[in-house]
Amino acid sequence: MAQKVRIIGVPMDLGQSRRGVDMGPSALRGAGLQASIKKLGLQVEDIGNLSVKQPEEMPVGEKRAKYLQEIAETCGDVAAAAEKSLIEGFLPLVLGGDHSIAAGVAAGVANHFRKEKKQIGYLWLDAHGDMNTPESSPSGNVHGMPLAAIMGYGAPELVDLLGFKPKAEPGNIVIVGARDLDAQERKIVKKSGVHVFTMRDIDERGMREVMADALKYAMDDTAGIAVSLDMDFVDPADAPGVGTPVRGGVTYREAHLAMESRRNQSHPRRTQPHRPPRRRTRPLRPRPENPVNSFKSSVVS
Ligand SMILES: [Mn+2]
Repeated sequence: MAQKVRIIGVPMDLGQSRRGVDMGPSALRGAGLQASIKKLGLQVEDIGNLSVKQPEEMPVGEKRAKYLQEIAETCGDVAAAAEKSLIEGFLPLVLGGDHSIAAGVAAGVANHFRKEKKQIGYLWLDAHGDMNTPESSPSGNVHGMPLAAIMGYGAPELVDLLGFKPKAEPGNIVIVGARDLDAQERKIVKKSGVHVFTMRDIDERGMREVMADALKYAMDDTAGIAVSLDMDFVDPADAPGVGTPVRGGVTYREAHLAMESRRNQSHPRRTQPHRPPRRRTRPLRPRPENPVNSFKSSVVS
């Protein structure tokens, strides 16, 4: 993993109807984010917040995907900032804001590795699937759509960010902590082939085992993974300040364990450009680890 972290704030709340998540970047900074990262022995720099439009300044637009144009524009800026960070050797740590920004993170990170003909996995820690499309969404709030966009479903403004799709293959995408999917969304999730670990899986098997499986899927034949942690992954008893709280979430400690599992798992080395999986005729030899090829990108929303 990169030893240098770049903090990028994205104070956007256009993706949902409840106001306030735009205060996320300040709240996280105010809680001592920089000092905590330094304590891990990593270098850190903060480039401040990206400029985001305010809902008062413009019409809602299409009811099925509110503020879509402005959100897609911001996601383009997020993608550029995330990709630039990776090029310059930094781990981009993007602070939201509502979860629609993850479409931008995915675009930037995937584009960086795409230039080396490599793919990425995506770890989605969330109470929700965020796999609605404008057609399936009951609310028209875009924060419920980014993961669908990453896989190539939904509004072209998000799906086609940086001119390619999908940003990751469903087999390398894992949702952990799900407990609140919409009826239509459930069908999309099933059809897509993403891996889902619900709260029941975590209750029954424990976070350690669930994360071991989740990382296996996300890292299978990928150059690295992006991690998206929606704060509503955590139970509202521990994290009440979120836009869409859902009871029955993970504890404060389980959330830490999930992220610690990621940090302790180094990525297997890839020396060849990505090819479709083949049937193996010989037993696999263990591959040496190369920390340079192992990265993590995070978004907190
Ligand atoms: Mn969520």
